[in-house]
Amino acid sequence: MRTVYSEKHAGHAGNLELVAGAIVPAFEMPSRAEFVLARLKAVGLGPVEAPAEHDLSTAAKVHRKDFLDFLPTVWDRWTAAGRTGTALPFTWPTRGLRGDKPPAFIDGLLGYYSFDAGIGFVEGTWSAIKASHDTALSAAALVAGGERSAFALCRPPGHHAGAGFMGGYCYINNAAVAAQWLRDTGAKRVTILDVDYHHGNGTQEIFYHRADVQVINLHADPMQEYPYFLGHADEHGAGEGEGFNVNYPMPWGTTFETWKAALDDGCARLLAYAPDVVVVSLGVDTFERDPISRFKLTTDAYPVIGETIARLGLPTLFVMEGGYAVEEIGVNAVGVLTGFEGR
Ligand code: 6XA
Ligand code: ZN
Repeated sequence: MRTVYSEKHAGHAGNLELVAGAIVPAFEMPSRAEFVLARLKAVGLGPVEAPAEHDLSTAAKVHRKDFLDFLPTVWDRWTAAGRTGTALPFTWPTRGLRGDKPPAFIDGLLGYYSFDAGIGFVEGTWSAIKASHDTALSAAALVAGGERSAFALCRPPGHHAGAGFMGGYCYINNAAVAAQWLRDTGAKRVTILDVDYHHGNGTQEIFYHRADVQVINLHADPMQEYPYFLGHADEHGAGEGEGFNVNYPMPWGTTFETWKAALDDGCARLLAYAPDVVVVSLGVDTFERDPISRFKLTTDAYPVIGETIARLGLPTLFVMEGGYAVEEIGVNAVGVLTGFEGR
C-alpha cells in the first residue's frame, strides 16, 4: 500500500489545550504522525510519497468559502493583535447569541469559526492544515487511478471539522474533501466509514442532506463523551440524505466483541448502499491505553478491523484521524493497514 505523507505537519507543534481544568500541551502532537511513519517503514508497508499541491476548489464544495478564507489568516491576525504563543478561542455563539454575524476581531472570529478550544494555531498551523488536505487528495488520486488502497497519513486530522467550523484538533475535513473529490472524478456513491473513538460530527454535518455520500460512524456515546452534541443513534440523515447517515454510539468500556458487532452491522449497511469507493476515517483512539479515550480495544483487534474492511472488496482510502497513545499509535494504525492487505 502506498502512503502519502508531508513533513509540513511538524510545524503544527507546541500547541496547548484545556483538559480537566488545566492548560496542558495538546495531545495532538507531531510525534503521532512520526510514530505511524516509523512503523509503516519498519513493516515495509510500501512507498511513502509527498503530496502534490492541490487548490481549495474541492474543499470549497464541502466547506464555506468564508471559513476557508479565514483559516490562512489566523496567525497573521493573531500576531497583528500583539500576541505570540498559541491562538485559541474562548467565546462561542451558542443559543441566544447571534451566530450569523462574524465579528471583526480575531478573538471573536476564532469563536465564530469553531465549536471548542481544541484548535490552537501556531505559526506553522496553516501550512500543516493545507499539507494534510493535499495529502488526502493525493492519496484519493492513487485510489481513483486504480490502486486497491492508499493511506493518507494526515495531520492535523479532520473529522470534527464541519462546513463552517473547526474543533477537536480538526480544521479542514480531509476525509470529506477526499470523498467529494472521488465523487467529482467518477464515483457515483462514496461511503465514509469512521472508526475513530469520537463521533465524526463534522463529516456527519457536511453530508447530512446528501444521498451520494453515506456516512457510517462507530464511536463513544455522546451522552458520555466528546463531542457531546451530535452522534446519537436517531440521527439518520435528512431530506435527500434520509437513511444515509448511520451512527453506532457505544458506552465507555466497550470491548472489541461489542465494537466488532457494530462494525459488521455497519459493513452490511455499506454493502447494501453499494458504494464505488470507501473512505475510512482511521482513528485508533479506541485502543485500551489511549490517554484520552475509554474503549478497550487491544492491539490484536486492529488487523481484524483491516481484514473486515478488505472483505468489502472495494477500493479503499484510509485517512488518518485520532489516536494518542503515541507509541502504540503506529503499531495499531499500521496493524489495520497490514490486516487489510492480508499479511
Ligand atoms: C477534546 C477531545 C478531542 C478529541 C479529538 C479526537 N479535547 N477526535 O481524537 O477524533
Ligand atoms: Zn478521536
